[in-house]
Amino acid sequence: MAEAAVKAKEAAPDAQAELTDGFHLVIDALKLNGINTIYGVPGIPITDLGRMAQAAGMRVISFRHEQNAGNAAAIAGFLTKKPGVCLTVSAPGFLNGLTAPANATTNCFPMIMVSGSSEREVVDLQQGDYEEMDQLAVAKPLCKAAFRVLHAADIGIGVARAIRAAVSGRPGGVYLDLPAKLFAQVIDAAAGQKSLVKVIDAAPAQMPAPAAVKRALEVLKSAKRPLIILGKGAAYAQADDAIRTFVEKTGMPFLPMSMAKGLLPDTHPQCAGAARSTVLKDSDVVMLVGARLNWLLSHGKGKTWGEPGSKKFVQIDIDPKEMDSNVGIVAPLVGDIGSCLTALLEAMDSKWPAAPADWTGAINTKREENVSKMASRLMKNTAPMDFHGALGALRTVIKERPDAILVNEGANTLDLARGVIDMYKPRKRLDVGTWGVMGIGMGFAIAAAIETGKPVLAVEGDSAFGFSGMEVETICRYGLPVCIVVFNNDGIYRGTDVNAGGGSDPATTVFVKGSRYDKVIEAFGGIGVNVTTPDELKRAVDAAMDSGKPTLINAVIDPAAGSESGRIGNLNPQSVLRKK
Ligand code: ADP
Ligand code: TPW
Ligand code: MG
Repeated sequence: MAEAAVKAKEAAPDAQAELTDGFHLVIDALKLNGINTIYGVPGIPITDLGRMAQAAGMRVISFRHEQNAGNAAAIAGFLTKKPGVCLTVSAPGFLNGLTAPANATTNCFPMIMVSGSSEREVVDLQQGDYEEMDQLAVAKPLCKAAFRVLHAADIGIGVARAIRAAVSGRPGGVYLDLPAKLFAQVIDAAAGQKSLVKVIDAAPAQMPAPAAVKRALEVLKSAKRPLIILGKGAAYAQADDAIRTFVEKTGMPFLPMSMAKGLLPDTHPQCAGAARSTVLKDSDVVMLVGARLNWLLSHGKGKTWGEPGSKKFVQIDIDPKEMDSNVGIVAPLVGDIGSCLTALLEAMDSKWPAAPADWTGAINTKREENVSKMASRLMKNTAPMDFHGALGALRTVIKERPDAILVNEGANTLDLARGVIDMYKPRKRLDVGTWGVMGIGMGFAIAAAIETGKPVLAVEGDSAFGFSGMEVETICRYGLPVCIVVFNNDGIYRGTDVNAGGGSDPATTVFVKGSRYDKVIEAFGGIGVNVTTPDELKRAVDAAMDSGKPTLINAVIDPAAGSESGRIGNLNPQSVLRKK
């Protein structure tokens, strides 16, 4: 394709060879900045942009819904530290996609959503253009930044600004508005080339101040019961060696947040994942590394965190405003994680005191206790399966295939998988993130396969899967090595609810009983398997991972096995009037 395009260009009449247009400048600007993949859905006015990008040698992945394309771009950003790009049509396509940059901003993932838009003159006078909407105004409050380009000569600057805004400082989702007219604008080719900007050092290293480093070390040194919490910012930073060295040199126990699992293996002797409540409650100094004290950490206070005032917090974050957001931070370290940890390591005495043995010993005892409590539940080989039995099988799959990427969403399916499936390598676990959003599954799975070339295992609640399920066609169309396991418990949380009004409509949380999600992928030539025991599940996943063929496994789970809202049922408001 690329060759054909080059030939077509060469064959063009001389007068035309000196011209370029908005379409080509957008493509050239992206390519110049090393962006070679676009995730999107075609239509007016960007159909030709997709075609021409493909002709120019870019990978253009066409989805069935913009939200999934946007989620793909977001996780591509997380995995690569380069902004993932999503391309949509105007108004409805733009709105369908917009959840993704909003979610990316919430999660600190860099992405750029590019949408075609209708003519400014008509939009601003609200005269009813085709798919009319003031998209820039809508995007602004929801994205990290939003820009519009009106002149072809500004495309280079527009793309450069979007890239910098997405990846510098705290990463986020950026919106780039490109009106239809812009694409057809013709300018002199040489001037066009000159107008492009190659972004130099898009996310500059941010060094912490030496005084801040000294302060942090003093607090850490004073700790009797230290704890390091690694968040997805630490996974994003790709400072894997510095993180491992720091953790091992200090000997401090560490707790990985969901998407930070695998930065050090969950089986590492210092991993306190299986003693979570103990370390949160009893620690005296907590060092946050790319993790926010938001709802996922009970805001750093309350029962989870033990006696009020019993902790001191040290925090590494690239965003200075994150400090003191929920509790006071006694030692803020503002900078990128690689620079901060390197500075700490350099300033540390060669003989750093070992973490107190009574503390690490207590954690080990707790951990072993919890691990052995769980062990028998993971080996249950019954039909129908409960969550633990099924997850026991998947835990072995990941242990045997630590390079595979695990995508995970649902409620029980998410919360229990997070605890059961050990991760061994960085950035291998991708999930619902800060918002706990359903619908990331297929978009994340597709981008993970495309960006890394590694096999993907997507472990999906049956409800969660439904949000992006049509993308199994996309997975089959591109022949991606994705194995989807749908934990089919007939509904949201459980499949056993009944209509409280006694009418013939089903309850709000239940789905068709005995449904067969495996048939969905068969419609597109993929492999569908129905399994009822953990042994069958393990065999089916192994076969899928060995073959690399798109596969969907319908895993029949006991409809009574789950609990309301998984592990976060306590967040449901309680009605005093609700009848049992
Ligand atoms: P988790 O949900 O895993 O606890 P969060 O998304 O709450 O993680 O926190 C991630 C934090 O990491 C954000 O506050 C963000 O500013 C920060 N962050 C992202 N990238 C970097 C980086 N390269 N260096 C330092 N901090 C970073
Ligand atoms: C965009 C609310 C949280 S979890 C969930 C919903 C609908 C589905 C849980 O059922 P599932 O898992 O996937 O079958 P399981 O194993 O417990 O049966 N809309 C959005 N995001 C969220 N979080 C919801 C709704 C929700
Ligand atoms: Mg379910």
